[in-house]
Amino acid sequence: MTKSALITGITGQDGAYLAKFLLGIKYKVFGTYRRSSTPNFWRLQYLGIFDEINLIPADIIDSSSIVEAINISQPEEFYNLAAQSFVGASFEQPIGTGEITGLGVTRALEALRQVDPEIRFYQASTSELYGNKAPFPQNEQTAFNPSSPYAVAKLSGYWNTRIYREGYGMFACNGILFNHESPIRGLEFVTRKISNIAAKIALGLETTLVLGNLDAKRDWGYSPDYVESMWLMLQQKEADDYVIATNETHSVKEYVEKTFDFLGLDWQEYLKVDRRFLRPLDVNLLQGDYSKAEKKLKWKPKKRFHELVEIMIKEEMNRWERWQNGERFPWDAPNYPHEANILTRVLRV
Ligand code: NAP
Ligand code: G4F
Repeated sequence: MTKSALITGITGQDGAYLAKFLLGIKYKVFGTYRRSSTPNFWRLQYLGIFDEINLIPADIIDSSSIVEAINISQPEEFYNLAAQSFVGASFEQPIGTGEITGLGVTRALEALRQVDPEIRFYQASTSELYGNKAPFPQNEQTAFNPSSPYAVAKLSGYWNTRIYREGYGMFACNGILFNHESPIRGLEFVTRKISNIAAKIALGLETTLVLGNLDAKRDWGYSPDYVESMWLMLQQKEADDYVIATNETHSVKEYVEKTFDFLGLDWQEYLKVDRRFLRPLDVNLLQGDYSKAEKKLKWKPKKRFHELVEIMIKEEMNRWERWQNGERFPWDAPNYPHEANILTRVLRV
């Protein structure tokens, strides 16, 4: 029998890849989108699945719209990916981030509890929960020490997911996913920012890459690998929480070096550091131990760091070369404001 899934955040990176994966295994896919002045479906178009998705207008800050989305779709599985997901922006909009990324989870869980508590629930938890100065590699037992308003909001979502599981017997799982990237990652995230600007530098469209903290280390994986783990979690006998990662860690500087190496360029000639990209507090080192997921879900990452860097830069070169030849696509880069023109906070000397 055909299964149905409802995905909040289907217009984002993971939502689009998850939708593609579920369509590939013959699910009927419903996805919520927010009303905005300009439609934001470029990722679904880019992956060639836009026409196969059943779209429902809903906002995670509006409970009634979530209830309606559940009633319309009547899914077996509910994937809650909606979030203000940019850590940097959570320092600029801590209250909005709490509403969407934190309370949004409570709204989703409460809507499910009231409408149909049998629907299986996936919560997009994060390695940001571990925060700064955590022992590593981090696993499901490592203590949390959130270091941003984003992480605090996600921690509330993590605990409510457990509370609804333990208190109401709902099938609710936290996927504690470490950073995962792809060519459809948002441009503000460091990997895509590096690959996008590096490609433009290689083609003479840009001269400088301006970054913040180069020493931060992340465990970077590939988004299409990671969305499969979300589905696997909801196919188990018991609901549980799982770390999803590669167990490799690399600094932002290494990411830059690898990207420029691929292009045959010396990164030191193009890189500048600007404190406008430093966060009030940053997470210094993330490295995830995914052995529980490997044992119980039979999941492991397929793409490693060097392959990820290559996928990202190759696709960005391909896009900008085609753009130089006059082709236009539904991808976001040409429409994004130059970061130098974005004012975020007062920087005192
Ligand atoms: P993303 O590209 O930023 O996508 C976020 C999605 O949430 C977008 O579809 C966005 O819609 C939607 N959204 C934002 N505010 C909303 C609201 N008020 N109501 C309904 N939808 C709303 O993020 P991602 O990288 O795909 O990540 C997916 C989820 O996993 C997020 O919850 C993120 O925090 C979490 N996560 C990500 C990573 C990672 O490395 N990527 C790691 C751990 C956890 P618009 O398109 O309208 O903005
Ligand atoms: O790419 P980032 O913005 O990702 P961050 O903060 O690790 O968060 C991402 O991963 C989390 C999982 O751990 C998710 F929960 C979250 O939703 C998001 O997907 O920054 C990575 C590192 C940071 O240490 C940042 O300070 O790169 C450093 N960095 C240095 N220069 C920069 C820049 N980050 C950005 N975005 N832009 C810079 O210019």
